[in-house]
Amino acid sequence: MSRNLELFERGKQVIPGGVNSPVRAFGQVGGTPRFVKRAEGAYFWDADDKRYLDYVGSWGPAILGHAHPDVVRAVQEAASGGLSFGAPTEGEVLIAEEICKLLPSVEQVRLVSSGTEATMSAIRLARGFTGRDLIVKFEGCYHGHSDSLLVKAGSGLLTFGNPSSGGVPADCTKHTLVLQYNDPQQLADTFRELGDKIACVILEPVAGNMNLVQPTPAFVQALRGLTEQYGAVLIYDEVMTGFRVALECAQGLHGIKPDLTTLGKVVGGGMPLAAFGGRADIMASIAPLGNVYQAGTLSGNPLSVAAGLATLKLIQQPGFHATLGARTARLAAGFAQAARSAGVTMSTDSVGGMFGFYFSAAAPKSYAEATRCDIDAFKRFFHAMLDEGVYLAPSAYEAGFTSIAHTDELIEDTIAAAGRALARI
Ligand code: HOZ
Repeated sequence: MSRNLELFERGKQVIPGGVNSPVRAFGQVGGTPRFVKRAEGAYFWDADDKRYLDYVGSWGPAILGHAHPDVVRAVQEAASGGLSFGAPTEGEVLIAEEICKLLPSVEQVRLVSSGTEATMSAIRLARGFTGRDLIVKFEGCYHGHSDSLLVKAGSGLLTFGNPSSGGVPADCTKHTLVLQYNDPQQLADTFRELGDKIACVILEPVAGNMNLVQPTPAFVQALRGLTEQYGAVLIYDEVMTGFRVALECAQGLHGIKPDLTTLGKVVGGGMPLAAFGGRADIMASIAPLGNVYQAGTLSGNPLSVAAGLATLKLIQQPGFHATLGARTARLAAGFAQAARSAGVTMSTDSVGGMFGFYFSAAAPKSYAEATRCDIDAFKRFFHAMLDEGVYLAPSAYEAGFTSIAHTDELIEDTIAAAGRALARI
């Protein structure tokens, strides 16, 4: 019996579904999840010692590839000085300074441990600051698993066909308005009707939880214009895009200065670290300065901060994002070309170190379009690529992630593998 299967069966006895996060269970694609034994650079090895070229990269953090020696060393050094103190450290000041330096919209920042905490806290802060209750999110955008945000979210909720989650009282979501991504008219109509009651608008500035979906310039301009006009807080949820689509993040690419930004994944270099920050006048509402409560024993954990600082240093090397973006664009173009050659309907897209491929004629612009792709073709392709030793996200509704360890040669190998896989699905 495969060791992956054995671990999955044993895991299912003691962990719900055998996994600690739903998408990992291969629910949409079927088959046995790969249990990772170790990882290095662009590769991981599973429990059966089979090597895979990894395009999940821990769902975003592994922008340098796995186990980068500088990051590992930084964590080891930090660990030898103690694991957690529940008191401030110099590293927290350093990483906050670094984030504020890299993102002009962020004047102050608070560190937390997960993206869910960051978005949940940013929403509470926006409500506390404005004194309003309503929040606006977009269909297919996933902002972590706090109650008020689990409405028509993407990621695992899409995978399992659940538009929402059990265990969330209707009272918790009655203040959440769900609008269409890339529909500036609907946004304008909503603000005209309810603008003075809206605390904030939160969006994935490049959606990565309903596959990859890019916003139109008209949509992001409308978002900034309307939130400003009605005094609502604009939250760019850059947990996935932050420092990955560009050093200046998606907001830099869009030329937008949001009021609040949430970060995670890359900022923690693979360790549990996330952050929310933005305008100093808004951040002043957070305890201990203001009356909006937020706290955490492991917030600003020294090991996580060390990994984050080492990662932020390395991604500022000249040409880092240009190289990452060019390789990722080449991968997307190569997949599209391979599909044309195989006579398979597929479109692709990429931004920086994120990519999407869609078994549909054009890249989607909304949740409705994203969910119209050919899921059966995706499943066949996913398994054919696994056989080729390429690990893609086990769901058609997740973006793909590259790292700087994915060399030009590895990208070409992947395109060749895709060509073979597409020819036989
Ligand atoms: N929420 C992640 C997908 N967008 C999955 C996280 C995980 O399974 O690690």
